[in-house]
Amino acid sequence: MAGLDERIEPIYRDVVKRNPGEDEFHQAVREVMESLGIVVAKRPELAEHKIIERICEPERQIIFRVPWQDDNGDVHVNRGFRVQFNSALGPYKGGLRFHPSVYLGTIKFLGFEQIFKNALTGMPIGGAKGGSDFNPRGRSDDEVMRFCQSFMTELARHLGEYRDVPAGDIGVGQREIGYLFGAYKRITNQYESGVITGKGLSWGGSLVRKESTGFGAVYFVREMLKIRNEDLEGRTCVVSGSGNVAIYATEKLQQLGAKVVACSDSEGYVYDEHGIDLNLMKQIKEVERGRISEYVERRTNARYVDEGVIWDVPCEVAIPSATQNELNGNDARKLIKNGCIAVAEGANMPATPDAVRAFQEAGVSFGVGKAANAGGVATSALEMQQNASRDSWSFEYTEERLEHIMADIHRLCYETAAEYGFPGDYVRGANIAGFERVADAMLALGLV
Ligand code: NDP
Ligand code: 2IT
Repeated sequence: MAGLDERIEPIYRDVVKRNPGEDEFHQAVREVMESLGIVVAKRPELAEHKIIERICEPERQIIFRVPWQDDNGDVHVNRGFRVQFNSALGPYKGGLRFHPSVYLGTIKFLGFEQIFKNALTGMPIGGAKGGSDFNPRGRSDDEVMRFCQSFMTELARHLGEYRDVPAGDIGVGQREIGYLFGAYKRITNQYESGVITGKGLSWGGSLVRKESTGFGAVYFVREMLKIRNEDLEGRTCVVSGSGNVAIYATEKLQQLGAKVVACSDSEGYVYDEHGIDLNLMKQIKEVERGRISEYVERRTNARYVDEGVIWDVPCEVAIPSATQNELNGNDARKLIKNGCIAVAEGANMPATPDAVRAFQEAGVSFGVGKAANAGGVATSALEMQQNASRDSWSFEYTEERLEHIMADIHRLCYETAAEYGFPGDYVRGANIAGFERVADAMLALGLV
């Protein structure tokens, strides 16, 4: 098998065998394992204590029934998940995804990524992920509330400020976090603010949390460009998706003088040569919960490409911010041909392994998701700090903290890659640096 150290290959094979049919989980595990050969060669104690085998096995996996009634009184049954992957560095932490495609393999891949991402932030948080195959699209507020209440009825017993702290992800924004927190509060009869993050500002939320993943990804790009003696001013950019991450990546790119010419949703993309009108994008997606195709009804100069591939649009900087495996090898080669110099993964694992290889071989600066999109969970940890001290910080102070955290993550990945002999390889840098933090804590905590 190409790319895997001979000590690691049997571990990977075992993961595939023990977790059949979970392709995204295998993909995420393999990507990390491909970086670790050089680490296990240097540190025999990792093999002796079976650290890699232990990291690949979640500490706990919870799967539960979520029954709920729609507005017509019809009964639905969904499946809920929480995979509590690793708590060596702190309480389990990671988002909840509500999307019809969700199955155990989705949650395991996301939970696995979260372990290393959270480690890279330097904050005291372990790794977890959860969610459901519930589809919020087209559901009324009441239906979403009833679903969230049923979901939390089971999940609550597994959560706690010192145990497991969820947040949002695809299909889970502030509305859902509100219903989930409300249900938790009623079940436990406690106002335990630190049990969930992404809350509204008047009920324990943090300024900048909403913006943090997108802003953080752009800060990461800025750091990668600095290394090349370049900046964002005047750059043409493409940001896929039009959800939370995409909107605030677009906002920060515009603030830093770049021009975002295209965004998308799962049905197609919009191209606006004058630059995406952010207020209109927010109105359609955040307020009306509509489709991105509606953009061209109100901006007739823009073009909507139904079922189009957004990576056909030429750009210098690309920030894939929709979902996993949305950018394949052909897309990467097209971006490279069109002059793309930097890519940062706003989403989790949006670039396929073939695409990552193409970018790296072409000398494109490639910011892997566990580093580039870590600003979201890092700001969640800042929200937990504010909750613990019953304080709330200003926008400016919180954003400054986020900027420093992203610069630190960039430096850590860059320096780790150089130290291990792979200069400029942010994939290896992130995997090795994140892994070593978790591995060192696991060694210290003994066989638990
Ligand atoms: P949202 O639900 O706010 O937005 C998701 C966007 O991606 C929508 O435009 C959606 O289009 C599109 N999308 C979702 N699923 C698919 C799919 N299967 N195919 C094509 N497009 C799809 O989610 P977020 O913005 O929060 O999350 C986006 C990505 O960022 C995810 O990978 C998430 O894991 C990651 N992330 C999120 C963080 C956060 O803090 N929210 C933190 C770090 C990473 P449509 O409406 O048509 O479904
Ligand atoms: O993928 C992610 O990092 C998130 N969805 C955010 C997790 C969090 O706990 O804030």
